[in-house]
Amino acid sequence: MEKSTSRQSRKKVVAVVGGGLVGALNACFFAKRGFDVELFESREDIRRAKIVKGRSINLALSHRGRQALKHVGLEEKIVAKGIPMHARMIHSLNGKQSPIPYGRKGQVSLTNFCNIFPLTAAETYPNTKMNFDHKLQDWNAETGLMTFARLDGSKEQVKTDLIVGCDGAFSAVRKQFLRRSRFDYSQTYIPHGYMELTMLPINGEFAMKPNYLHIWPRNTFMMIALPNLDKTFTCTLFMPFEDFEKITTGDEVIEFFQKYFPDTIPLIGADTLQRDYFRLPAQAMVSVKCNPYHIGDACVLMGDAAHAVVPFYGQGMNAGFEDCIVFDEIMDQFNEDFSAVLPEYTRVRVPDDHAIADLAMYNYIEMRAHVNSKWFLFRKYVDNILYFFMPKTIIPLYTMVTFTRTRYHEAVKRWHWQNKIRLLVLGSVLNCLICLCWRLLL
Ligand code: EGU
Repeated sequence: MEKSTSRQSRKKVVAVVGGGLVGALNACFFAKRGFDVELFESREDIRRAKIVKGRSINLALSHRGRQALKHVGLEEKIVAKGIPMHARMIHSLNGKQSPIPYGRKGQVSLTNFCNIFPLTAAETYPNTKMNFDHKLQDWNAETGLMTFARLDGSKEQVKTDLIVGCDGAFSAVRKQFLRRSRFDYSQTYIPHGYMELTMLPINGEFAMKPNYLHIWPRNTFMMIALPNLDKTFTCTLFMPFEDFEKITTGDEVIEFFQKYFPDTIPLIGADTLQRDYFRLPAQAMVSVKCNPYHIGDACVLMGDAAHAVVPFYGQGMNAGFEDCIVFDEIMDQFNEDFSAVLPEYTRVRVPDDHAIADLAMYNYIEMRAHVNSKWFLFRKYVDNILYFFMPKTIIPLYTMVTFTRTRYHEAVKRWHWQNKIRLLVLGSVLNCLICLCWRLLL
């Protein structure tokens, strides 16, 4: 890691608010540039925490996220803690399993690595200071003065040259944006909730094939399972809240799984299933969009604080990590002049983040509307076949999103264009067939 030699030249001080995935990675990016970085996190240091609140969150790291990690020398370390997923495994109601390869490089990988690595990496820079147990209470957009509350009730006031808000979907930094004129903001909760269930190893081995994203598409319900390094799977059940609420007893849990996910009961175990189901209530999912992402030259939002997305494209963390690269590239372009960098960041990034938020929501609506296992298999086969024969012309949307750094909004544009081409191709094939039949008849 590079040493900073900039203290003498009085490099600017950057406050990163939020010590989650994006906050910690951003601290690395700014530290690498030689800024004095102060990271503020409201919770205690999760690496020292005895009880880690929250859940084992399932994460899929793909190309965009990996590129960002590579920038600060973290890619290898983190990928080593993950499990490559080369394909999806579709589980039909009758227990049949059908793999569908991801095609390209097959490199989607990684689940469940918390933010331990980016945090530890940020700490190894001599020019970063970590401040845990610092909850942002308020800040002033005119003066840039921030007030933090500590667990012991004390207050601390801090002023820096730049505030980077990476404090999640319910961002405290964003509150000051909301009070300003000409700030667009929307948030949408979807009717589905999610619940995580653990599938333990069987005889010391993975209960299912490990290198897959396991999917049980059941129209309005869906379950997915991602492998963890400790040979467990984290299964995530997505279902409308009202259906979660209908299940109130252990017997009803088993009945429900018997009906929709019968192959998983022996794998999870009926007892574990009944216990895990009632351990935590179903969690909500929210989609957040806003514009602009900055205030003057003083503050910028990144990650979930700027664009929380629903998890149905597996891109939340990847989009947040890509924010860091995009900002870094613009810092190069504009010589670290915040008054030019911040507006440019908003200009460049808003259309892309809005595009991935829309895509994730679109996939949620599509999957919930009519995706059973047959439909899912059919759609992905068509995508892969067209891609096989015309790899330069028709690239599946998920390939552009997951395996390239094509700007999200350009991927969407190209997808619309491809859909037109596909219709044209299909149309002319049909047309030819009709003409042929006509001639043969006459
Ligand atoms: C959802 C929740 C399959 C982790 C989207 C695919 C996801 C992940 C898909 C979660 C699906 C859905 C894609 C990847 C990935 C597929 C993807 C979804 C990881 C369109 C709470 N999604 N996910 N799409 O194509 O591009 O395989 O943790 F079931 S990885 Cl919902 Cl590629």
